Amino acid sequence: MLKPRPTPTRELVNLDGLWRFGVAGRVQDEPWTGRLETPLEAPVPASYNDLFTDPAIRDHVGWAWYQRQVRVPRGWDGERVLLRFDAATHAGRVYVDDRLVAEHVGGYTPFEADITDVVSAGQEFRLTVGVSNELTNVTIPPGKITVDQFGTRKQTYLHDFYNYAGLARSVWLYSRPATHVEDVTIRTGVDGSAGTVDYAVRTSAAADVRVRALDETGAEVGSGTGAEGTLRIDGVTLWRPGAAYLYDLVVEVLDGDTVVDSYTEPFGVRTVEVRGTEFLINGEPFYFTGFGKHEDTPVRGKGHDDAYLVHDFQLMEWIGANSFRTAHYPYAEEVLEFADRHGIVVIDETAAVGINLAVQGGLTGLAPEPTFSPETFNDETRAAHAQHLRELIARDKNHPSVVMWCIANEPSSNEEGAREYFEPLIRLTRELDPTRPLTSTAVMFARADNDLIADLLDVLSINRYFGWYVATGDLATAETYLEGDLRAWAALGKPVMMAEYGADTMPGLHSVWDQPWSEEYQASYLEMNHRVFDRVEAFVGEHVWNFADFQTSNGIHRVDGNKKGVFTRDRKPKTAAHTLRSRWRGLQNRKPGTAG
Ligand code: BDP
Repeated sequence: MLKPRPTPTRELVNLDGLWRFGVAGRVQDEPWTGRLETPLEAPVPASYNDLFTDPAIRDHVGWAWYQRQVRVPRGWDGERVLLRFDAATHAGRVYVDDRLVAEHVGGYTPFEADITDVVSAGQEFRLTVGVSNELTNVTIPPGKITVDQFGTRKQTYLHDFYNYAGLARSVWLYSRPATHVEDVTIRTGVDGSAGTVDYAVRTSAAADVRVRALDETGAEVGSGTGAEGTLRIDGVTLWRPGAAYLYDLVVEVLDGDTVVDSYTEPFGVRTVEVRGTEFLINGEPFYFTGFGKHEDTPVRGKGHDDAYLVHDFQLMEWIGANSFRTAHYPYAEEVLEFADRHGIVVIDETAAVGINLAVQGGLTGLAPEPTFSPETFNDETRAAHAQHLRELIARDKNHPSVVMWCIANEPSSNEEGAREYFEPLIRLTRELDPTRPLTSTAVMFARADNDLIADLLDVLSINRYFGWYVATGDLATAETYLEGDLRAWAALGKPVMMAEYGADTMPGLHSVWDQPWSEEYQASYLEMNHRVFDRVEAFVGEHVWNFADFQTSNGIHRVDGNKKGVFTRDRKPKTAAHTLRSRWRGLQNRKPGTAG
């Protein structure tokens, strides 16, 4: 799905700001039929959970309502008029005055409503949006709703981060011509010193198409006609990690000589490939340094914030991170665009976190109930997962920063039924995008000798907490466990990366001993991991869990959130930040010990 942009034929109105807000039960039934009866206002974009002091709002399970008036610009007569929601977490319903115009399931991908037939240029309408935070066995991510003895609905889920909900990303009103560009797919290659740009344009109706590629100065470097074709950019400047370069593809829909629609999609020319045990970008081995992140800040929850965006990328540059994983859901498009412009490499993850009931069994790894079964995660769950993959790839396929799809985080990939669940999803992902490698992160119970999906993946991403959840405080034992585990994965003959390793750390707690939670322990724990990584041949990268401390649901081993951040939640460095900085700034995208 194309991001709405202002172009010579399209106009865009941003609908962010304060909206009337209330949760179901506190506002009238059918709130879309009139003015929302509430004293509250909520900012868009922001999760609503941490804004108010009322616990009934924070703990609410079900629909929450947002409402505002919107005026259609008077010049839009004759244009199609659309609403675009960058995300409504986890399900959305949109009403224009009394009328339902869109429904969407999935909290981290965008959706639109064509409202041309129900609004008029120059006139106002009442826009009401319902957002549900409910997670079940057939949503991605999954969860479970129960009713307690007091009749209160309770939401539980299989991930530790807090289930923030609401309109956490921007809302737009935009105009588009009747005959328009529906979609653009760009795939790039390298041929000597030239770049090849395969493009495919989908239009809303049969029409002539013209494309032009422009470089960063605006000079035309290639052009073509027809809905599909290949452009050649001689003397191309490649998009490289740490040295981004973006071209624009200007796509025009023609009626004779008249341009009826124009849309510009930025792109970078680069290749990605897995060869043997190497991960290659532009044919050169790439070693990932960086983090699993979260979209998480105080007060805003998962609300997108450009100030944190800029600051987080500054800190990543400061520390020598060349990449990050969008754990555990697709991030705001602004984040990927920023990564595109600044040469940061992204592993783009779905929201499929917690397809795993074995974790409930604690460290025994025994599932109290099977993960894959008609009663638990079933064909309907997989269909939701498939739909989520379609929407993710439709949204993110043209970002040069995205070098790999991560189809799930810590699924129960060693459990019966895992292969049947994942094989069709992996096939679908490869059909949707044959250009990018695939991975999925392996939970601690999934080992090289019992994992059932590793052979279907291109890169083996491993999450391990030896020295934290296992062999706590005993780094010598942890080191032997980790080395044995990783060497077994490496023997499978594919690139291996550490997608998560980390230790909870209380800023300000210090110790001369290996004391868990101290700043020194986090640093020693990371150094122990690094010693092992440097001994494993097939290793292609290290992503520390987590970039920053983040909010979690209530739990006895979380004190005001997960404290595995290398930075605090307000982005102050812990001691380990300096440890990582001295290691990563020397690596320059290369595996330690390799020449270059
Ligand atoms: C891993 C999960 C991650 C958690 C982390 C932890 O992938 O989401 O936050 O453990 O326990 O299993 O800190």
